[in-house]
Amino acid sequence: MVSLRLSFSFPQRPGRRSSNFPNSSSFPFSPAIVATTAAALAGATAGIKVALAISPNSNAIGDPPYHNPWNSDAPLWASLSLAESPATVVEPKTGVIFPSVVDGARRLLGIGLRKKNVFGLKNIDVYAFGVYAEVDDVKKLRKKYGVLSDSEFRGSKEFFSDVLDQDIRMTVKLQIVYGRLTIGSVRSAFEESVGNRLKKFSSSGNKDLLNRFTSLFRDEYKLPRGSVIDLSREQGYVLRTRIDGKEVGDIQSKLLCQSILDLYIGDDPFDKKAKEDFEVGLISLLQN
Ligand code: DAO
Ligand code: DAO
Repeated sequence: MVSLRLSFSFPQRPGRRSSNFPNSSSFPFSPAIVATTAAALAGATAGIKVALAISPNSNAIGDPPYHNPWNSDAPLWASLSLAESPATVVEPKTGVIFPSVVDGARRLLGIGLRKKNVFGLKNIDVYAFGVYAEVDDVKKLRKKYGVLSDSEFRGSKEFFSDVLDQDIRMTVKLQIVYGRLTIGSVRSAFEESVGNRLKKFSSSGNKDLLNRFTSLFRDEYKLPRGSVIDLSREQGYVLRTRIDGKEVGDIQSKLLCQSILDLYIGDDPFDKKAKEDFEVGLISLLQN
């Protein structure tokens, strides 16, 4: 089947760290025009899939979300079939754009938001994230599970714990939306979140591991809105961290990889919908 891709790029404004953020000053089309044009195209090309990357016509994070007309009510997976995936997917609340494939053949399976409650008073949106898995590695699980039905997969705790702790290459892409992050607040937040997960999966050696991870993040790093952090599990259980595409360090630890991934796709994830989409996507990958 032919796949026609329309994608628009958003030239960066000076000082902006990421081109994945909506930027109407350089975006020549209003969403309505894009949607209308796209709808006309879709209508005119029965049998041809139109994969469309749309950004909200907005500069401000937190403006009313613009829903992609192709997949607003469908699970993320519905817009990410193996043969025809859109080039990018928009996180609806923040308008942040995620590529649908990264690091070779890692496919976007779920997107969500990391919120943080401040002093029990309000929730702030800290970053949007996308969870990606390497298609070939996921398919290796077929050897163990064969072809199960959706409900058999969904009922299998073992299957999801395998995804967390097997040598499957994955990437979690974080895009910062909160504009006032300090390195101190980041450190204490991840000492808590990652620290709890290390304790959950192991009774000893956590402190050293957490210190090794924390020491990668030196005080001179700044994380303004638009910064992108990639946390990836590379072959051999290597946790690789990149900030705005630059490598900051590798740590070889199965436990650390598992603990980080657990924040996004474990029992008590930051965003339940992201985890659900991830699971549906994963099962589809195995069944196709
Ligand atoms: O005091 O302004 C504030 C709130 C700070 C919230 C910090 C949350 C940090 C979450 C971890 C981010 C990792 C990149
Ligand atoms: O959201 O609590 C969380 C977990 C975030 C884990 C990763 C944090 C990486 C932080 C990089 C900081 C660089 C200065």
